[in-house]
Amino acid sequence: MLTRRGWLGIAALGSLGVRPRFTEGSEPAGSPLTITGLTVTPIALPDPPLLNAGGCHGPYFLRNVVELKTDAGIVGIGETAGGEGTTLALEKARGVLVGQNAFGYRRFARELFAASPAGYAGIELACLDACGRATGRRLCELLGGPARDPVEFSAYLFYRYAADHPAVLADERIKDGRGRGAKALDDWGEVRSPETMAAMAERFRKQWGFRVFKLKGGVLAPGQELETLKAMAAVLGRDCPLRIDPNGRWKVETALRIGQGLKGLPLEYYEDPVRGQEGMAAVRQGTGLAMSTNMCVTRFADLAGAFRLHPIDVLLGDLHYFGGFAGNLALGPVCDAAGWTMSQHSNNHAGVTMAAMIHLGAVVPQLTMAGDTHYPWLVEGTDIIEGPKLAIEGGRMAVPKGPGVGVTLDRDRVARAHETYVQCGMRRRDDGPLMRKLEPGWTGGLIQCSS
Ligand code: GKR
Ligand code: MG
Repeated sequence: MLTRRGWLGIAALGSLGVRPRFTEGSEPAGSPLTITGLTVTPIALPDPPLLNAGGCHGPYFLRNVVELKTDAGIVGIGETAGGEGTTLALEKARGVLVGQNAFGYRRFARELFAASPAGYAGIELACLDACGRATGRRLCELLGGPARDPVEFSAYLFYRYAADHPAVLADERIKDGRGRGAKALDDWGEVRSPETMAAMAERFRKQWGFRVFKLKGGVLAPGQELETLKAMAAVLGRDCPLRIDPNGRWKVETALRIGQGLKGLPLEYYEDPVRGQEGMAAVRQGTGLAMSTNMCVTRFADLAGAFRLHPIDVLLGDLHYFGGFAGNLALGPVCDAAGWTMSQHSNNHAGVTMAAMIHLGAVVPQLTMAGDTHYPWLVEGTDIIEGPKLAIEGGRMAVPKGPGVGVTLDRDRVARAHETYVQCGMRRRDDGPLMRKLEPGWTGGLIQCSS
């Protein structure tokens, strides 16, 4: 029978005319996938002025690109959360990684996860990518999938300002040629009313075929956000499930009141209207609505409280939070046991993460609900992968066909995005400063019930 090592030898080295050096039963010293180096590239990509409970996005979002070199000449790629903290954790990981076998990533998983969950996620992804490239298998196949292909995603709708709003363009951190009109990052315009949001939802459906729609709340008055969902339902019809996520910006009494209004709508779930497991449990009990979170259960350590308090029905998985693919696969049976289903959380990301999120949706059997993705907001021409952006058709994305994660880095675009990172001076996410310029007096506190 062909062993993994034998297979690796044939697949990765046969064509290179190199003889693999394996000794049966021993550690594969000098094996074809020994990690020989790690490159970490912090990048900044243009981000339109999307609004949330924490303020306004922009002018850039940060990511870290990981490249893991191996002695077979194969380079595994990964993308993970941005920010200086993660960059530093990744740099520190180099000492742990060099000399290890990429196939044996569980060996250093605990140590790297403890140092930085997002750092670990980037390394694990790069290891799996290298393993896939070495064996000619897609990442999801290495992990027993695909359980489904294509994978469904939801339309992730944000209230927002126009990309060429004067206060947005006046931001001194901007280091690219964006401007007014045709030079604006995008043409969605200002969306800060129920009618304009319903129109944007319809445009998302026309352009990408989405079936499920998530409204990022915690921005306007709660009553206006309820009116927005009603306007969306009127335009989209009852076959399009809706979600609303105020990111814990409401009080329990507000969430209970709005929850009553949500009952007549095709609501799929009520995501984090309030902070904390106790508050979420009170809203769940008081409304009888299905609740979801990416805020009150974000680590395995949060599970004990959740089992006791019953705050949710749906848990949003995330490669960056729960320990990469391995952690999210482990989360699946936990959700089964708790009676929860899984969806997927998203923050701003580029194409390597998009591909990884598709693979995750394809391998976790419990991840039956359409995942979130910020990918439609990624400005055309800025993705860091070669070729066009990955396609969304009928609200679904096909698992990339190539080995490993299935996408390749466009090195010119990565270099440009790194240059932007150096010049813009942004080193961590902070949505407050731009919001205070757009809405002087904005504090970001809890929103009071307006009626
Ligand atoms: O991108 O503004 C945003 C979102 O609010 C994001 O930061 C959240 O983490 O998407 C997220 C969520 O579902 O809470
Ligand atoms: Mg959320």
